[in-house]
Amino acid sequence: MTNHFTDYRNADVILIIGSNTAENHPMGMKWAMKAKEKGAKLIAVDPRASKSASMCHVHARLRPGTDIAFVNGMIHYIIENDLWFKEYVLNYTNASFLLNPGYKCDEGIFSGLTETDGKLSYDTSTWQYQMEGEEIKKDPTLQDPNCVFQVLKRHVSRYDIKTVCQITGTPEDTYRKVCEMYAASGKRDKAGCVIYGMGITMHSVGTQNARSICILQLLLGNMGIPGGGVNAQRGEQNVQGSTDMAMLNHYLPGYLGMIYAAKHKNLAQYLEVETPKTGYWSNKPKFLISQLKAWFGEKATKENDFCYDWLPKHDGKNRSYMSLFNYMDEKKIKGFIVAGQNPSVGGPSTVQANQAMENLDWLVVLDIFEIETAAFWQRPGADPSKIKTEVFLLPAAMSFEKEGSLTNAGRWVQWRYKAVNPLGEAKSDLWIVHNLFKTIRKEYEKGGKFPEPILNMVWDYDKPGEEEPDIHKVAAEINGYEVATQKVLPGFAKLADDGSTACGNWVLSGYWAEDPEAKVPACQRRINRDPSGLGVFPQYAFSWPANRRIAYNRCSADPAGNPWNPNKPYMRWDAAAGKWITPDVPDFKATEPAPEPGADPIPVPPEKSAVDAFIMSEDGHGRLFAVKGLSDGPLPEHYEPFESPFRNLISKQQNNPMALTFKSGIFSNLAEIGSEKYPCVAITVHVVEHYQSGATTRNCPSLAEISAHMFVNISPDLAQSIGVKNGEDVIVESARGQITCKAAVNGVCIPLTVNGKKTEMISMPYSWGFKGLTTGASANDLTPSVGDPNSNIPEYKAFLCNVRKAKKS
Ligand SMILES: Nc1nc2c(c(=O)[nH]1)N[C@H]1C(S)=C(S)[C@@H](COP(=O)(O)OP(=O)(O)OC[C@H]3O[C@@H](n4cnc5c(=O)[nH]c(N)nc54)[C@H](O)[C@@H]3O)O[C@H]1N2
Ligand SMILES: Nc1nc2c(c(=O)[nH]1)N[C@H]1C(S)=C(S)[C@@H](COP(=O)(O)OP(=O)(O)OC[C@H]3O[C@@H](n4cnc5c(=O)[nH]c(N)nc54)[C@H](O)[C@@H]3O)O[C@H]1N2
Ligand SMILES: [Mo]
Repeated sequence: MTNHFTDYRNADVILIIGSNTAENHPMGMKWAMKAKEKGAKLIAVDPRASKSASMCHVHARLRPGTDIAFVNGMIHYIIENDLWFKEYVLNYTNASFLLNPGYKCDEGIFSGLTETDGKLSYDTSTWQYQMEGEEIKKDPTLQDPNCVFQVLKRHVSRYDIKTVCQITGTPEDTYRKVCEMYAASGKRDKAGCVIYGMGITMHSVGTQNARSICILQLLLGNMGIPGGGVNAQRGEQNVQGSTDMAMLNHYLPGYLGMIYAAKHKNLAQYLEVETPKTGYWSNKPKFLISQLKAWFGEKATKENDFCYDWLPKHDGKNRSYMSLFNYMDEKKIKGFIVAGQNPSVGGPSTVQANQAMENLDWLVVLDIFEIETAAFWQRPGADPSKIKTEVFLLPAAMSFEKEGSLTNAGRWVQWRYKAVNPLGEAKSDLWIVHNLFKTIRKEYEKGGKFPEPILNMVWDYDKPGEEEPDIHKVAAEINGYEVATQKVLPGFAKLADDGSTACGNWVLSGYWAEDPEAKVPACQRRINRDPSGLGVFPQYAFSWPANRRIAYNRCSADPAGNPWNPNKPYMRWDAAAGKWITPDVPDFKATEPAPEPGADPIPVPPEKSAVDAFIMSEDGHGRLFAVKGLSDGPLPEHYEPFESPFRNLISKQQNNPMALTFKSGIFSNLAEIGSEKYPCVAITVHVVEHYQSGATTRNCPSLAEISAHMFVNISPDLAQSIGVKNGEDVIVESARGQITCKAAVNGVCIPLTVNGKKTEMISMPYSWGFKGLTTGASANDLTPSVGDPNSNIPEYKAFLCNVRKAKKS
């Protein structure tokens, strides 16, 4: 999230798209409802009549997987009707930047598509700006046909209301209402907030879905202001924290790009290739070198590249979730450690994934319960005598049974304390990893291949007299410290690239520094004070980076430093006093250190920061057109989901050409376009009564009782046509599997008329499996193994099924 939950109350209009905030992020919905109480308009864009949709003024249904058409159409409407925020767009976005005249988008394919060894990729040279020496060429009149604004205008011109509604199935009058209502936020004193979730991300175009939202928000001047923002509902309590700590194969902690063997031979080369010359990321060497110091301590010196050679290097192959299972199927992976995840239920194509796991020599599961994954060898239909995988189940302590930090979707890092002792032999994950590492190190002391990194890694978390390792020591290392004194650093501004500082994760730097008033580390403080009345609460928890609550906040004021909305001033240049007045940590250079030591910093006047208000971006501007960072195009373009009843109406290109797919093998099964066998468009969702794969909630007696049966939402029309009543069993089948569940016949899903054709939608939770107090079929037996090329997230939310009545047994 660029903003944060309590900030929702500052919005004048909220667009909830692909998120069921009321069920899945109820504390977020609370603040959206505060905005509603104050007169804000709420819009839901969702195929289903979700609980969130029922709380909104307008609910636009759409066919799953058509959000780019939906949002590009809104962008088109805003440009056509001249509703964009001109002063903001001109100053803070790249609208006026001139692009290479060779750029084009033709029939859904962008310029530069190349094929090498059967693999597609984009050569992005035509997606770049025109340069004059070091300067980007611009046309502030926005008339040049190659300027970003004109290119965007042409790109979205195909997305007129009629075409959009033919694709999405949204009734035209509802669509028009959404456009009007949301575009009203493009005024100086109005704020529009987008809340999005898994309905946006879980598609073969998930990242471009999110991009279209960014463009919408930039055009309306909704970034960096209170009540604005692009706000991903990040999901389970610490998914943001795990992403920050790099639970992803292509990052080191703190979003430092992974080290690839082929292009980063040594530290100098990594830093040369990966460090932009301008923007905040130009500090990258400080972040990486401090990270190496945190990991290898005094062994890491300038002379030995701070032990860069000891880090594992990525081989450039796809190492994300779906590919791992494909490698298991190909017998290329022998051992698998699963910590706090239930892939046998939660991942896509579980029939095939469970089958692939049978090829493992060993499997280690760290969990609270004996989950389906740990018991995959005894799942219904499997023959345990034929499965040779050795399974180890290590009982883990739950969050209430141990201490540690959690980071919420609004980037607030908060400390949690242990409430009760773990049951039985259960241990904290830190204890398990700590002891695993120490045991492995002992083995390496006897010899082994390349022992140096293991033998020399800083690992001093033992706490004398206690069984549990010292988690405060871990926290201090993540925060960063001065090497000479071991003193905890106040924040990442103090990080150096000469080995004098160590820091495990630069974005979190400062979270462990003491709050002088609360006398506890920043992430532990709970000072409930909001001096500005805008929900900032600067001394409540720690918001990364640098305790900044709203990102890009320079954009809340005009170039001269006057707040766009005088009623909700965020950043304000007080010309008389010659300084910035602000309730938040500025996301720009607001002061400069004084030349004489000890003197107060000197305020920097607004004009200086106005030229690079988006400080994290190399060119300092919000990108309507993404010159880099995306593998599938600089602008969002509608492609159909990989399983779809329809041909693409926008171009000849049916699907995202860059998507992650498996061309052969057990993960390659897909229904054909317009399949008569599988006519219904299916989505899977999260529900309030269960938690994700259901491992925890199906083991909780009260929740298992409240929601005891796997179900599918079908429309009354569909129920009638297949002769099924509410509560009766149906079989839902896809190209990958079939499951039996109870029919929930109601108005949650109703058929949409898509390009003149009545199209049934169905929706299922994915929270059941064969273990626990209530058991039931897993929706993921049906889902495809196709993914977004940037995030590699599976297309869980648009696939084809057929539904028929189950025979009574
Ligand atoms: N009680 C409870 N709370 C939870 C969870 C839980 O399992 N149970 N899980 C947590 C986690 S990890 C996460 S990630 C979040 C998930 O929370 P959400 O992001 O809200 O996820 P979903 O319920 O999967 O989907 C959200 C909405 O997207 C809609 N949708 C589906 N396809 C499309 C589409 O193509 N376009 C649009 N516009 N909408 C679409 C669905 O109908 C649904 O209403 O919740 C978190 N909170
Ligand atoms: N079809 C479909 N599939 C989906 C989704 C969807 O919308 N549709 N949503 C996806 C999303 S957003 C998510 S986040 C995933 C979630 O998928 P999973 O992460 O596989 O699901 P969970 O049930 O949350 O599994 C977490 C496991 O961790 C255990 N656990 C809890 N606390 C601890 C702890 O402190 N330590 C340890 N070691 N274990 C612990 C729990 O008992 C549980 O078994 O599912 C994804 N799968
Ligand atoms: Mo999630």
